[in-house]
Amino acid sequence: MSRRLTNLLLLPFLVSAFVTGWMAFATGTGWVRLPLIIHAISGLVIVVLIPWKSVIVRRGLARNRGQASTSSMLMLMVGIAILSGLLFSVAGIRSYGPLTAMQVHVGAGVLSLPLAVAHVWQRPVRPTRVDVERRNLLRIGGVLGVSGISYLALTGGTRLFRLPGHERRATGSYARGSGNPSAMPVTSWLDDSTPRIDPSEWRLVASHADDVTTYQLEDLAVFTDEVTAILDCTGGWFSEQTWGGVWLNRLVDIGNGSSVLVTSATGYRRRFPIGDSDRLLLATTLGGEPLSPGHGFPVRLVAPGRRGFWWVKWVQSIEIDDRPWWWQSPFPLT
Ligand code: HEM
Ligand SMILES: Nc1nc2c(c(=O)[nH]1)N[C@H]1C(S)=C(S)[C@@H](COP(=O)(O)O)O[C@H]1N2
Ligand SMILES: [Mo]
Repeated sequence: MSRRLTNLLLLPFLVSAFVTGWMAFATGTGWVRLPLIIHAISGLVIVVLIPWKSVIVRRGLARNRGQASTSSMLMLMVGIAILSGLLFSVAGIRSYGPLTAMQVHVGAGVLSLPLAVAHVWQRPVRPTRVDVERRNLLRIGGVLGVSGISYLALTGGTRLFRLPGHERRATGSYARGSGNPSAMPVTSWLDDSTPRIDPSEWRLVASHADDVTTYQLEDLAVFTDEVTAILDCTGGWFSEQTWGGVWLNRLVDIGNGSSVLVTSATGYRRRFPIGDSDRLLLATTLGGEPLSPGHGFPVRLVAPGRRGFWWVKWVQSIEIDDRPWWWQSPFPLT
């Protein structure tokens, strides 16, 4: 590997790890393995390039140009992301003190991207046609091959030696308290906290244009719809539980609306395609008992097949309208 080629390869694979990480977070079922395989291999490419990069780093430090702080921070963040990713996926290390492994991993990954952009800005390497000549393509293929084989060895070894990582779902998450609601974690996306809700004052407003219906908690008690579903939090755990309540499309006429916006008493909200409305449960019970405040009392959304951040807690309104469901931030902002 030439120095030039090493430098040229690092950035795209860092970006690839970043993008595929978020793609995996956006995916609940099915195809989630594909972005995660590309994710792991992208991270491993960076590891495979370490011997060549460390020569470059040593030379750079020797003639220190005063730009070492961005570079050191970048190395630290990428190092933390890769190490915490591997320790989570293989050894089952799920927390560091008060932080979850995923908070550390994604945090380091998110910080590394602007650092990488600043780093490359300070010492640009412009790709040219010579970089894609045959000899270099073979080298790139070699690096990818070694990374792919390392990935197979890691996943195979994890399974073979029954390391903690082999118990995970396709999303990479570990089981927590399935069938046992009291052992299921209470969590939030970023900084939402459990609101104090008086059940006698609480109302659910269901609307479709001028057609507005208001429900009290006892109005919902007559429904006995039920679903057993897996809540798969992007924090690295999942839990399968049985939820009781009412299918969303029984509370509001979906007519020819395009999407349904579900809003929490805290302001947290997600918009869903209208076709989901017969599969979205407004749950009032978990394991046959009323919801606890932390799990969303009095009513929380259950969105089977979608990642945890779609499962809006403390629901206060459902609104059908003509906006496309994707007219929202791909991930909640609070
Ligand atoms: C940009 C720097 C990043 C690097 C270098 C990186 C690298 C890695 C590596 C090497 C693993 C272990 C994979 C394995 O052995 O299977 C991993 C796991 C994981 N990463 Fe990242 N990652 C980065 C950012 C992110 C971000 C931003 C997210 C989410 C938004 C994310 C989500 C995940 C998840 C869910 C896993 C566990 C799933 C699995 O192991 O298949 N990563 N990462
Ligand atoms: N109002 C509100 N609902 C929310 C969240 C939030 O921060 N605010 N977090 C979501 C996330 S990320 C997950 S994983 C689940 C967690 O549900 P639980 O606390 O019942 O386990 O709630 C979802 N619903
Ligand atoms: Mo979550």
